[in-house]
Amino acid sequence: MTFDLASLGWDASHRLPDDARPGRVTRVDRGVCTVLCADGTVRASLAGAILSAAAADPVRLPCAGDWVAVRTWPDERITVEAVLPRRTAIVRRTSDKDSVGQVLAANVDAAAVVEPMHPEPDVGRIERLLALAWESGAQPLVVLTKCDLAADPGAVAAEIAQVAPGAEVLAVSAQRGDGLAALAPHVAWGRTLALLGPSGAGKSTLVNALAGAVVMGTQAIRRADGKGRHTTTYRALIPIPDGGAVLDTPGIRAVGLLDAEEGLERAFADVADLAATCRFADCRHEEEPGCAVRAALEAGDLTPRRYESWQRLQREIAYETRRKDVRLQAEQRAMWKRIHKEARGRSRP
Ligand SMILES: Nc1nc2c(ncn2[C@@H]2O[C@H](COP(=O)(O)OP(=O)(O)O)[C@@H](O)[C@H]2O)c(=O)[nH]1
Ligand SMILES: [Mg+2]
Ligand SMILES: [Zn+2]
Repeated sequence: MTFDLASLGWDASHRLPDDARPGRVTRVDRGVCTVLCADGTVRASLAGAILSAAAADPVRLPCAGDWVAVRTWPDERITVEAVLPRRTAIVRRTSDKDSVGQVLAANVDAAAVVEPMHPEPDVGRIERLLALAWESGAQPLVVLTKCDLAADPGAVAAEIAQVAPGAEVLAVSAQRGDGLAALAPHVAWGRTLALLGPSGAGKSTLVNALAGAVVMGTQAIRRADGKGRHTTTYRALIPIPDGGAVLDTPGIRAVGLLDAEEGLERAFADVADLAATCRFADCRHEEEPGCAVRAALEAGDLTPRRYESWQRLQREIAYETRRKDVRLQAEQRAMWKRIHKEARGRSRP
């Protein structure tokens, strides 16, 4: 079997180590990567250099969508030797204990925030995921699914467009095929579309509709609350027969932001623009005279809900940045301690 990596956006200007060939990671299970290479799919373990880099920073681990250098050894073992530089990366905060990043998807051209229209879209979640999407460097868009279940899909899409400045907002029904044509340009030859959204939003159903085949398991709906159960447990890159790929992610209901100041600015461009016109550069939008944010709130041009959402995300990012700084300082201190200790050991006769 041969595969044209250019259909997935392979950029031939990447430099590879000697004896290595390029491939794209389609999924990762417990440190074993499934990699699509020009001569077919292989399963590869991680080279020591990647493991030690990842020990210092987990963001260095390969993830779905990564372009990697693959090597086959004389004993037929196959390893991922290097993760090639990422053009874009969707990074979330992993756990509440440490402010450490985890890459959800790499090298995607467009990042779709997927949210169901029915029962009703969660606006706060869309805003949060849009900040994550903008921060990634990919083109963000919002895909509102299950539009067949909404009484007035156009009205819902118009309402969501208000909280998604700069992003395309699409209403789709994978079941009826509505709106899928508008998504086609994002999964064209050489392009990768990532789907970000909660479990049950209809991501896997959408992947199957775009692939024209059942490639991802979808969930049966629970009658009682209309919610789906969690089925997809791994992130996976799925090549589309006519070129391009879709990257499905498991339900990311709660996603923490990390180092996403810029993404937040873009996702809340309307509020950020207002804040930039306040009389004082350090305006807290409380009692200060000439506050453009308060004026917009009073005039009804900015909803209190969106303003509070912006403030909450700003506080979260500031808090995580402080925590990360504290952790890095502690690591640095530990490193110097080790170096001094080693130096003392060496200077002894
Ligand atoms: N009515 C309707 N149901 C859908 C649509 N797309 C997905 N579903 C249903 O929503 C549930 C969750 O879909 P799934 O693709 O597994 O969601 P995922 O968790 O985001 O991957 C399943 O029961 C699907 O049949 C749609 O366009 N219309
Ligand atoms: Mg799924
Ligand atoms: Zn102000």
